[in-house]
Amino acid sequence: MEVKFIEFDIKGDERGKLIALEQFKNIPFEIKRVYYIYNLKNNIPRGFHAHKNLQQVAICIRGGCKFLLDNGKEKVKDIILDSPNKGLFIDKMIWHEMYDFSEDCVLIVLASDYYDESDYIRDYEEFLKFQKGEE
Ligand code: T46
Repeated sequence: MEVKFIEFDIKGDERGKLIALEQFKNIPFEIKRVYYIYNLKNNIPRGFHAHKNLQQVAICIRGGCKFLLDNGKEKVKDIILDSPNKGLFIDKMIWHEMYDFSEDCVLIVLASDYYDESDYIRDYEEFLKFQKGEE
């Protein structure tokens, strides 16, 4: 399974650094929602779901964490996200887990749609059935 990172241009000068995120430019979809996750515990993983239709880009704008991505056939573990100029593309129907958060981790996520709990598949067996087109 290909893990797709997006590298963002850094506009830097003597005052500091700036990164711009723009839909259909460096983000491959219309951005309808942005959320962020912080105040995390190193030993408490999150995620454990896939989305039926949602596409997302996750960026650790501070600190770092690891991701597991799973397309139902192949799992890629320990994907490190630890830089404000590196985005991880999470396509629809990819089971994902986040873990090993640094104490200062701030994970920002850009999403292609509004929040909709019915788009989540939170049961792994159900995810596998969906992938096989059985549901
Ligand atoms: C994802 C990973 C990367 C909302 O009310 N609105 C929102 O936009 C979101 C994202 C969540 N929520 C509620 C739903 C739950 O009651 O916030 C609570 C925590 O959400 P969840 O347990 O799904 O959080 P994570 O960190 O496991 O997953 C989140 C996103 O929900 C998910 O879409 O792909 O981050």
